[in-house]
Amino acid sequence: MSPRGQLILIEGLDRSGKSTQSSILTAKFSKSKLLKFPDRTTKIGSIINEYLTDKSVQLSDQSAHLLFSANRWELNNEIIQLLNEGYFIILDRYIYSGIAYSLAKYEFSKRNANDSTVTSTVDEQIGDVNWLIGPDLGLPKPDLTLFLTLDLAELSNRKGWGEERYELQEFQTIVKKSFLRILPTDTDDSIEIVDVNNKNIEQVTKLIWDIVEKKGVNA
Ligand code: DGP
Ligand code: NA
Ligand code: NA
Repeated sequence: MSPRGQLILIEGLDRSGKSTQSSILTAKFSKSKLLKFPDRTTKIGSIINEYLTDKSVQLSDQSAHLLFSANRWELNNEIIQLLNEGYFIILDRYIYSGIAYSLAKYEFSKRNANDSTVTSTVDEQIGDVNWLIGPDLGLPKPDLTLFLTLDLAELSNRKGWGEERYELQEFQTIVKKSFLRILPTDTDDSIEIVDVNNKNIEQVTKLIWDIVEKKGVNA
């Protein structure tokens, strides 16, 4: 029987380069698989895709949150099986995106609620980290998590910005704060923050690989 594989998660802000880096990292291992969340190819993923690309689609924040989590559960058995077969699985987003984006929506709607020209409701569950974590409890924990972060000024200059729901600079600023709030970087050695400011693709690839080697994840 092959030894258990490893689960490596790349998290990051929209357009932080995490998809590029996830692909590059996947190619470094001979027995590996890249899984991207949300996985828009599944049943639940197709609803999520509609929600993200069509701003007229109405979903409560709670139901959107639960759909993103359900989408991770759709792939749970596949992940466990691949790990048991000795695969390195690279995840492009996972549970921390789930919490950080919902939490950011709460902060964002709270701001708008103070602005009397905008009507929006504030759903308390979406601001409650314990509620947000709940549906993801039991999913496999990554052996290593890398969070790619950068200054928001640089982010908004990047290509393809602003096409989907959530891609507003003000919102992304709150998303970044939410990630930094929920990632247990001080107490959990398996979580690392990678600052990609003013770095090109090759430089970021090297930063990531150095961490992977240091953690012994590539053993
Ligand atoms: P991506 O395909 O990686 O660009 O992600 C699409 C958008 O959905 C992006 O703005 C981040 C957001 N997102 C990803 N995962 C989750 C999640 O689990 N929950 C919520 N609320 N948003 C998510
Ligand atoms: Na995006
Ligand atoms: Na850490």
